[in-house]
Amino acid sequence: MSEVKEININSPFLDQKPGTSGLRKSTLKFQEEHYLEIFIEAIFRSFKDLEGSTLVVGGDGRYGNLEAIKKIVQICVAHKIDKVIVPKDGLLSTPATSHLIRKEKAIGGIILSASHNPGGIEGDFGVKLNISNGGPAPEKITNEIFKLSQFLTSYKISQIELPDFNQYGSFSYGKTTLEIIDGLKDYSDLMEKIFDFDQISDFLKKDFSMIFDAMNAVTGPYAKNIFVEKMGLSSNCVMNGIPLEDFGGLHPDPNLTYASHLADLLLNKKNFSFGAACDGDGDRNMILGKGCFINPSDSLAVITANTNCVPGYKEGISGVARSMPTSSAVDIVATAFNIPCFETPTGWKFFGNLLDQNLITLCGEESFGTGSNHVREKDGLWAVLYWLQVLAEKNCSVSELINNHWQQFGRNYYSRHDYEAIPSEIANQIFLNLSSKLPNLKGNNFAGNAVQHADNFSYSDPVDNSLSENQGLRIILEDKSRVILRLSGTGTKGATLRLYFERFFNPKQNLSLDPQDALKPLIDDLENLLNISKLTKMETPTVIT
Ligand code: VG1
Ligand code: CO
Repeated sequence: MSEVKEININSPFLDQKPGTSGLRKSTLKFQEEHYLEIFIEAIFRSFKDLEGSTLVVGGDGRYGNLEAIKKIVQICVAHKIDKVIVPKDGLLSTPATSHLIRKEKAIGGIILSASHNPGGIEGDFGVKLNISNGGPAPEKITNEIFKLSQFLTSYKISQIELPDFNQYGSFSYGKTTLEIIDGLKDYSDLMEKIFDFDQISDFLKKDFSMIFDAMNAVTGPYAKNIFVEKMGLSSNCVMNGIPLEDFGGLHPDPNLTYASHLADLLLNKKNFSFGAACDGDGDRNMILGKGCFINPSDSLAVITANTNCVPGYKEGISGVARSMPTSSAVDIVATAFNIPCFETPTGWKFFGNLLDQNLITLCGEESFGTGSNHVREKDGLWAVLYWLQVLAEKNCSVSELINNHWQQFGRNYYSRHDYEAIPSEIANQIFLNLSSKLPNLKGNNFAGNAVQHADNFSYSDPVDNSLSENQGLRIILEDKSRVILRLSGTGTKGATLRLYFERFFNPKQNLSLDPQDALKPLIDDLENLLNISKLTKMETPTVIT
């Protein structure tokens, strides 16, 4: 019944290099014969003790999800994995996967998702690998997998008949047990341990209307489970709550451009007191208040400043970390609270060691990602619950909370400009152009300030001493303003150029400017230096955050 076949292919796939978070390609690419199977084989060969171990496999429900899960289970059987845990309907958010890996002491997990990239036959597909601590595989492992894939011309598979994944159950195939489980329960139980659901639901039922947008992706069922079933709110509080293969045509990236329908409800129509959205696989979050958008860097700072409001963190926190392009708003809070603050490269995998060693409790990225040591991934719904808990405890509005924060700590005006899917040659040209200018920038005038430091960021992990180079070009000015330039490692079409701008205003300065105005001198001078609009032939960025 579980006869193992060795399938040979003519030549290896040479393009299976994982990016910032997993391997992402067009759906069509992943539909090519043997493409997914070979990458899974490369992953399995990178594990030392696969036989006899437990693996978690799930995805965000995008086109091809269940079909890919079936193939992976067949490959697991061929590799004599002891237990494969798959959620019902194959739906498991990234943070829920991280939790399940930890709870089941699994060797790791495979998440079928291209996260915030669009789905469907014309969209993207992806494979994320998480290791036994529940976090994304570090560079050492992803580099090893890429190396293996360069020569891989065969994989093992057991072409067994599998059940539909629409019912719970346990099934045996040779040495392997397949368990189909409830993908929601463990996660919402964990949230219930961290947060006081009664306090949040009382607050939301009083006079504080909320709308959560799941963007037709994986968080719909989780949000309904938590807000409707557990807290007893009306089901209207979750919009776009049914996971669809193509996300209903939405681009499930929770920002002001791709979630403009939600932004409109909060910022223009002012219909709700609180609004939030998550991305395709549920690890990102966007927080909105009535007439007010919370920049993710500020969100991390507010979360850090208010641990005393949240039951799960009342004992205090050991430290915080942020990715390099994330604004320094959290650093100011960390200094005030006398806790360490680490600066890592972009990508959640760099937080893993710090969390495992309890050097940090909270961490976040400017790209709508915040999280804590409860799992080893950023966690969208966790952030939403965190904000609601703080608001409930303080009994205030989102804008009151953020304004009070700025009054106390000052405001780090911040913005990211993305030029998406531009020709790779142009992106590389802009990048190399700035790289070559960096050594001569020090001391020069930039945006009315002197350049204090200009470099290509590199990071030495304080736990395992691994070195990660070429993590983004930075210009740091004497007043601590920063301009950063990076190329995205998650896009699939051409290249995406990301520019990040930050400028600090103390509480005595004007704290209510439009960030684009406050940052204009930096934005203009970078344009003068690099001619980005001329080279990209774009007058404005694709996305401004
Ligand atoms: C982007 C973000 C980064 C995030 C990564 C994965 O990477 O900038 O902060 O960790 O996406 O997020 P890049 O290389 O495109 O800038 V997710 O939600 O797509 O797993
Ligand atoms: Co994501």
